Amino acid sequence: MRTQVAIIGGGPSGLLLSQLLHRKGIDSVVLERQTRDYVLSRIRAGVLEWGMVELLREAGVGQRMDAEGIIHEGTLLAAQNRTIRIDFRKLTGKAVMIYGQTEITHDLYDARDAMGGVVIHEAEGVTPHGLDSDAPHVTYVKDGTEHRIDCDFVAGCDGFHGVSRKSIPSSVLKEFERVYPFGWLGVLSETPPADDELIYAIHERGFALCSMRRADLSRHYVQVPLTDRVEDWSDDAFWAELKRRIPEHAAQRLVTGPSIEKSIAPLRSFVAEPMRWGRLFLVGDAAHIVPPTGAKGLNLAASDVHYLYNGLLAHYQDGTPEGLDDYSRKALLRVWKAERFSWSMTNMMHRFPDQGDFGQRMQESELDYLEHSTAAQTALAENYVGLPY
Ligand code: FAS
Ligand code: PHB
Repeated sequence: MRTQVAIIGGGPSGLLLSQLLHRKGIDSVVLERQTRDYVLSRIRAGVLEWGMVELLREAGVGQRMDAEGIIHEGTLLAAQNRTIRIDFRKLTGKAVMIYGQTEITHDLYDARDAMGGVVIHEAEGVTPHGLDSDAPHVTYVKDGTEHRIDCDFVAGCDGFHGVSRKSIPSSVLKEFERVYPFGWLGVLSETPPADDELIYAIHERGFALCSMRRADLSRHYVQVPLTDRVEDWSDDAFWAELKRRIPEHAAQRLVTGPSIEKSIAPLRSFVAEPMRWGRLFLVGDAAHIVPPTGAKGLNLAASDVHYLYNGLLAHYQDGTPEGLDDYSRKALLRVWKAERFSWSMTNMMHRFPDQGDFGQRMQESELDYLEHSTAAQTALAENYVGLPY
């Protein structure tokens, strides 16, 4: 088989890139190691920057998002029973969209099907070859048979644990990492949201987040030690802990219910440089990870896709290499700003085991400054709604 762009990974990055390319007549094949149901069973992000909203519309997959998504013009930060509202609309003129990553993946799969896009599931042993040549190819095994796809370029959209990043020689690749000494225990429940907007709360017992997917579907998180296991947490224990950490008014109105998904995610900041090697381009979680405190993970995948898509478009339509040659530099500039924002939000809103009294005063004064400074609130707001692509 031959294609123009071989895409490794059928998550949001791979599917969105494939969809955008196909609409411009550029051929791709997506190789996904899991089943479609498995990919669709993952509960992940929930907040979309406006840039991602516009990119999904450009890809022709924004209809359900526009019909069912919820536009949020602000968010709430809570500490010591005081609540600070960050007014995105007033401070930046922009908003964010609440629409789950699971729904986006559904919409992208539906669009791929409708256009006859090629997505090969349960592709095992996907291996890129000849990345430093002019004729790369990818091999994989499906139902016990090995297959080969010759291509012009390979997009590594295969997430943090994928094969793409590992295909870059260690002499070329530089990795930056910060692992946080806690995780997020997340619960999805068919209950109404705690408030009209998201609540990010810091309490002496730790961080909590009240988020949502729909008016009847909520997503909540509490910070937990890395030693905790999800089976250590009953639903009742989760709800009791969440109520301790969020403001009283929210705790009183909180409707609890059975968890329909419960999991613990570790938190890390990670960046791999460069995001290109020869004919391979790393996209999304394959190249970078952020702690979800800034709601940037999925949104960074979207801006990577935007840069790579436009670089490939210029290559195939105008024969110009600049977009591809500049991909890594351009993407990393935005990645590092999002890494900084996510790291700073995580430092401000979590209890660190070793932070000490001085560290606690730093957190308290940062929140106090935020509460009384329009400049500080504007800085947070413009990073949260998304810096320009
Ligand atoms: P993904 O990991 O989504 O997709 C990669 C795909 O590649 C997967 O389907 C995988 O099966 C496939 N793959 C891997 N190796 C392969 C191989 N060798 N061959 C073929 N296929 C392979 N972001 C937020 O903004 N907010 C959040 O609240 C949030 N919560 C998260 C919670 C968890 C538990 C995790 C893990 C991530 C969370 N994220 C969140 C980040 C998340 O949304 C990612 O940013 C997003 O999924 C990135 O999309 P992709 O780059 O497509 O990577
Ligand atoms: C979510 O709804 O899952 C969510 C929202 C905002 C975040 C992290 C997760 O910062």
